[in-house]
This record gives sequence, C-alpha cells and structure tokens, in this order.
Amino acid sequence: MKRLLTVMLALVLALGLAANASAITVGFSQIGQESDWRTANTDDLCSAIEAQGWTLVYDDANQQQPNQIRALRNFITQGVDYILFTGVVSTGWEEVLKEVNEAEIPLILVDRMPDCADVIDYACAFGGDFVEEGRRMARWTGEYMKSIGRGEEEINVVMLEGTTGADAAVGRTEGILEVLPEYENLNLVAQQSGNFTRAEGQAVMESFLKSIDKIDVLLAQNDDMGLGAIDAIKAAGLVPGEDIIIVGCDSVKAAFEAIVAGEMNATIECTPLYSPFVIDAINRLEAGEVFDKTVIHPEEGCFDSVGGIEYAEGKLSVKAADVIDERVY
Ligand code: GZL
Repeated sequence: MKRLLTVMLALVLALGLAANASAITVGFSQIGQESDWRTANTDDLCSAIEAQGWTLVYDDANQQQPNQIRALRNFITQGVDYILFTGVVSTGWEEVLKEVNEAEIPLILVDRMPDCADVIDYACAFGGDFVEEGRRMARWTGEYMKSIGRGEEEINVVMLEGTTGADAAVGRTEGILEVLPEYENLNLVAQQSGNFTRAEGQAVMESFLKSIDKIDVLLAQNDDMGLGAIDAIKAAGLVPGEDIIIVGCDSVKAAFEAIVAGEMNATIECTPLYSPFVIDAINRLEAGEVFDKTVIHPEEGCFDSVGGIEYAEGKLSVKAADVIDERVY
C-alpha cells in the first residue's frame, strides 16, 4: 500500500512539474531573418524554449519597428509569462516597453539594447560588446596589412555599416573609428549602411566600386554584407580577398567558407547562441531568484586566412581552415 502511495505521489509531482513547464508561455519579438547570424540566433532560442516544454509565441518583424511594437502589444493581450525582445533600432521603444512593465510581464532583453533601458524595468539583458567588435575589426586590419608588408602604403578603406540606428551598427562604427587612426596608412574613404543584408551589401559595394578609384579594404559590419560585396567585387572584374581585403563580423559558417576559398580575409566572432543564458534566466525567475541584470557575452575570437594576427591585446587570430569543421552556425 505504502509503495502504491509513493508511486502515486511521484506521479502527481511529475504531472505538476510538467503542467507548470507547459504552462510557461514565452513571447519572442525577433527582428527578422536578415542574416545568417539572426537565423542562428532564432533557431537557437526557439528550439531551446520548446525543448523546455514551454509554449513559444514567436514573431518575425521583417526588420520593421511597427511590426515589433504590434507583436509586443499582442504578447500583452495574450498574457504571456515572459517576453524576449531585441529591437531593430535603439529608439522608439519607451512607450510600448512601459506597457509591458504595466502588464507586469518580465522582460528579457537580448542582443540589441533599447536606448530607454535605464527608464524601463527589465529582468535581465544579454548581448555583445559592439564597440569592442568594431575595435577588433580595425585592429586586425591594421596588423594584417603590416604583416603583408603594406603597413606604409596608403590604403583606402570603405565600410558597410549595419542597420541605421541599431546599436550593433553604431557601436561597431564607434569601435572602428576609435582604432583606425592608430594606423596612419588606413584612410576611411566611404561608409554607408548595407542594413546587415547580403543584397544591400552587394548594392552599396557596387556603388562604391563605381565611385571610388582605388579600394583596398572593405570593413563589413556583418559577414552577410561582406559576402554580398564579394559578388559586386567579382562583377567589377576584381579578385575578392586579394585586390580588396574583406573583414567581416559574426563568424558565421559562410564566412569561414569564403575565407577558406580565399575570397574573404577575416571575421570577428559575435556569438548568436543565447539560449543557455535565456533558459537559465527564466528558470531562475521562475524560482524567484534575483541575479545580474546585464550580461555581456564574452567576446570570442577572430578567424582569418593566416592565423597569428593580433586583433586585440594579447589575442591572436585563428586560421579559419583549421576550425571550420567545428563550427555549428
Ligand atoms: C549582433 C546582431 C547583428 C549581427 C547581424 O549582435 O545584432 O544583427 O551582427 C544581425 O548579422 O543582423
């Protein structure tokens, strides 16, 4: 009899936990599908949330702010238990995020930070150090050009910036402009947004190639724009990776493939794999824990065509060909 009671109690507990798990509903307002990084970020978070047995309400905003605002209001109406949010741009969120606060739905900020973060309530935030990523792009470039004997040559640099008004773009530009002047031979001759997409990166690079006589280096604030630029460079009869050195950011698989093929030269890592932080945060919030609000994920590496280039103090690049098979996104 006692054994039967024990089994029944364990069954009730298990059903209760399962019910609680499935009872958690997470609303996720995602920017869009603009890049391989974004796709990896979406797949990682959505699969991890569903693997917990939680209910996911996912919205893809197609890089349009009004769509995100609408999604957030829908999450409030649906009464989700948690909201995951990364904004396509930094401004214009205060009103709707205060509505989230008024609805007392815990807000978890991932990736890009809204500029109203200091006047709204959020449970925690997880993202990258965009300024440092920009510094690393510039430093790798200066050190690499020196390593191939072009440290004294006047080098014309063009830059493809990310989405206008996104802190990922603003931060990377800040970091690049901070470090470039340390290399007197690197001259930034043009910069324009490619909106973090291949198509727009290709189009802007086409315009650069038409209007600028000599381009030696392209700094692309994400790999996708750099990959799009490769097509433009080829169409102009030039050799990507040789006539024009291409430096990206994100370290997505397609960039590794381009580097191994000799068509791209380096990429700065910026992980899209946020699920360990987000799942841990929700479980701790469920348990009533309070913990560090903002976590900047550790900046990782730099992968390039040669290895051994100092892209940050005391940090050397790794040859992409040596690790491409280990990459998961
Ligand atoms: C970076 C992220 C950026 C990526 C792009 O954390 O916000 O947005 O670098 C993506 O690929 O579009």
